[in-house]
Amino acid sequence: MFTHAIVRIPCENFAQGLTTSGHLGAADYSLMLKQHEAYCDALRSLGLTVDVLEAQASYPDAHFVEDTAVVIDEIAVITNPGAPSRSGEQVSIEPALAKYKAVARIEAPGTMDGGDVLLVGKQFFVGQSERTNAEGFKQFARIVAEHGYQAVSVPVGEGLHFKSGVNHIGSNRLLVTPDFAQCEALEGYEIFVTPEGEEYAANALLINDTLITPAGFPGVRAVLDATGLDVIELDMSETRKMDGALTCLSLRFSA
Ligand code: CIR
Repeated sequence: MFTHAIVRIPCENFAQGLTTSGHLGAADYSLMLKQHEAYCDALRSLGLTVDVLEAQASYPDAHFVEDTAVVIDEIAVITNPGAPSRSGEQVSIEPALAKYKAVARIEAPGTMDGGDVLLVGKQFFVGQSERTNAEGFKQFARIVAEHGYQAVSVPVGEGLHFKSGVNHIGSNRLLVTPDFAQCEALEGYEIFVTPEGEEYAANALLINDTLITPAGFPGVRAVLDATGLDVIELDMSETRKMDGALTCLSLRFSA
C-alpha cells in the first residue's frame, strides 16, 4: 500500500532534457506545469502524501525522479543514473528519502535508472538498457536479496527503459508492448499487449487499487477497465515529448 510520493517541479528549461521524440513538437512549460500539478493532484486524490521538491535548473530531466531511486518497504536504493547529463540527480534525492528509509547506493561503474526497475510482489524485473548496466544490476540484486527480494535481468532492446514497455496492472497481470509479448522472463503472468499505435500507454501507473493511464489511448483504456480497478486518465502530452511517462514523475512508497 503506497502512502507517500516524492515528485519534483519541472524546471523552466525542462525542454532541454534528453529526448528522441522531437517529432512530437516542442514541449511547452506552462502546460507542463499544469499537467504536473494534475498528476500531483491525482496522487493526492488517492490518499498519498506528496512531497514536492524544488525545480533543479542544472538538471533539465530531474523531475523524472523515478530514475534516481528504487524504494521498497525496507530500504531506498539510490541509483546512479546512466545518462551523463543526469549523473548527479540522485544526490538531492537521497536526503528526501532518508527522512523515511534507510539508504543504499548503486556505485560506479554500476549504472541504473529506476525506470528500468519493475517490482511485482517480491520479484524485481530489471531492464538492461543503455541506462542500466550489468554491474548496476549485480549491485542492486545483492542489496534487495538481503531483504528477501529476487531480481532478474531482462534485455530492453529498442525502448528507453524497461517500464516504457512493461508494467504491472494488478494481480497477475502485466501490460506490455508487442516487443515484450514473447518475453521469457515474464512467463507465468497474464500478458496484455498494447494495440498498435498505443505503445506509449504501456506505461500505466498502479497506485493501490487504481490505475492511472495517459489520455488518448482507447484500446489500452478498455484493457484497464476490464481489470475492474478504478482508472484515472491524465493528459501527458508534454511529458511524452521528453520521452517521459506516468511512472517517471514520482517515487511511490509506504512510510
Ligand atoms: C531521459 O531521457 O532520461 C528523460 N528525458 C526521460 C526519462 C523518463 N523516465 C522514465 O521513463 N523513468
